[in-house]
Amino acid sequence: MGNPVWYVTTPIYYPSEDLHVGHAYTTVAADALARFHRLLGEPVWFVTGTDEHGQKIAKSAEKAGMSPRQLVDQIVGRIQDPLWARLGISYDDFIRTTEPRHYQVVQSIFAQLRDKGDVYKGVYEGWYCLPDESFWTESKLVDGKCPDCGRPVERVQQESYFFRMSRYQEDMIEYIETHPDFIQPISRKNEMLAFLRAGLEDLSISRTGLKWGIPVPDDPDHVIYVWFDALSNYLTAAGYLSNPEQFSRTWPPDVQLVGKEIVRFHTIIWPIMLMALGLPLPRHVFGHGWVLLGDTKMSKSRGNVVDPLTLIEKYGVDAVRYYLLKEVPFGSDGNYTEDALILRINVDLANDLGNLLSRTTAMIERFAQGVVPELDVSQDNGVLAAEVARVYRTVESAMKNLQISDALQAINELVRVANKYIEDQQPWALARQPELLPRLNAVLYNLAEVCRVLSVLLTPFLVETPQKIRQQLGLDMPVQAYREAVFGGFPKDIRVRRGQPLFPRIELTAAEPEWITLDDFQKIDLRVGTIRHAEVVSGADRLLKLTVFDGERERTIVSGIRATYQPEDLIDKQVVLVANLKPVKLRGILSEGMLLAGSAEGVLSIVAPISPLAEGARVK
Ligand code: ME8
Repeated sequence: MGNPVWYVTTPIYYPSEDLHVGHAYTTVAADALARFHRLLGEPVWFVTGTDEHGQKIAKSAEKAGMSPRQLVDQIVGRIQDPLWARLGISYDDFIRTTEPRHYQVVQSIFAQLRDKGDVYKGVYEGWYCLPDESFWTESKLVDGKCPDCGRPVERVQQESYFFRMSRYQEDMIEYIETHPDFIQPISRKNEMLAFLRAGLEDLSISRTGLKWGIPVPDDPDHVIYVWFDALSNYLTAAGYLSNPEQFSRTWPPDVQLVGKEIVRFHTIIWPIMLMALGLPLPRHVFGHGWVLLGDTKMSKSRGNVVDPLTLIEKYGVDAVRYYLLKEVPFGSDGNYTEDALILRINVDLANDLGNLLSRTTAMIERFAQGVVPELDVSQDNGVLAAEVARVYRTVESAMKNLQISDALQAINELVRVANKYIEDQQPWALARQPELLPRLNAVLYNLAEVCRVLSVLLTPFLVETPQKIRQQLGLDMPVQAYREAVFGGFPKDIRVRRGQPLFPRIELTAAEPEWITLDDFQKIDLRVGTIRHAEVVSGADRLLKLTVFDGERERTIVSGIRATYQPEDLIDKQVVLVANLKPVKLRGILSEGMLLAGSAEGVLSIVAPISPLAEGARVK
């Protein structure tokens, strides 16, 4: 028997229409997790696929004037390629519920449960939500509508097979209570417990009068309910019945990602099916939030969808992946806007990451003849090595805890710290002093090394960028293992190869705010001071020469406020000054700073604390 396999799944999507950004979101998240675990050296089984039976598909096909088979073949073809191919989805298996291997599994499960008395025949009377393909009793409806999606339901009355879920109610409650991280995030767990405690009814799992589905064994007038069929896909794709060796290594799933609207199917119906079959339950079911457009869920039936392929064409695959993984905190809802996507490209990818790489390679060319210097620990202040070690651990634990956006956040922090390191170390200044060459070399090594580490850390998330970074660094080997992100591994005698910017800035047609980060803002040293003396500057009718005490010393500030203030108005007044503004000579006077003043509609006013503060107080 080989190693246990890390098994991750997405929902299998309805191929009734082309998929949208919401589906891409789940699939990219699962892909990032799969890539991360592969990087850890674990055997991974990552499965996605399509849920092709049921009334919803049958109706879509009818509308399109096709047979259901024609419709699903056409759409599934486009999902596999171009959609998942372009998005870089590294699935190991793509399961279609219309495949013979799945047909066999579903029929076998049905027969096993019928044989043991967990499936029986009765009459179903109740309500059906077509878009969700879900059955409801009268009491569960909300205002006569589907309690999950709020859409109208239709009355159904027919002979049906039932799954004796009620028998497992207590076992299921106990399982959830004794496995606190089975359902994540925790809010969804509490919701499911409440649902279970309200009482579990047996579930209708067959329908008559519908041809597009898997027939009940020995009773072909009935087709098996599409959710019963669909949930079983996770067994089929793990090799259940068809490949016992694979199945024993793969089962149970480690992580099942689903949208929050189908958590109930995955944490009540599905585990009860497994209990009834005597199989282990998934380790974690994670119900993530929705990608919203405006204030509503992006969805086919609401018609407010965005095509991921269009976005990839415009902005590139990595920008789209990055945005999806970073912008919607994993577990909560998040709004999609194209402006926000552009902002992430311009700020995080072009400005922060792209600039770090291009400054690093440019400086290595300029100051080290293009060859990355060797690590010299004696010259190093250890700042970047420490930050790399911290981010290494943060990313690893965030990914293991399914906090994908937190992992990317930590990587961003590393990029920012590295950019700040450039500002602090000022390699261009070191380069002017030959005796500081060892320091300069250490700085350049550190920067190249951080870029190399970033190429490793980004590997689970982005599919093209890590390799582009490595090319520019002169590293030919693709990333193989997460532990390569340990600081200090840059190989010797490597010549950098400067290349195109990683992410060209996207110019917005509409006005875009020039965002600065908190770090940028904190570069401005704002302090409270008191004006001790003021006088006019001869020959300049707008300027006053001020003497301002900043808590440490008096400094001279020349300020263009004479049109509003007379010198005598200002004595002993408190002001806010920019204390680290580069001094300039104005009218022959050295001005060491600037006062803050606002103006609007021709009126000017000095900005001051509304109650007195000690001089030198930092303003932030
Ligand atoms: O429910 N935001 O298929 P489906 C985030 N076939 N995720 C979204 C989303 C959005 N706006 N829209 C869709 C089905 N998704 C069943 C599943 S599984 C055994 C059967 C994602 O085509 C999310 O993962 O309606 C959601 O659960 C799934 O697509 C629903 O896809």
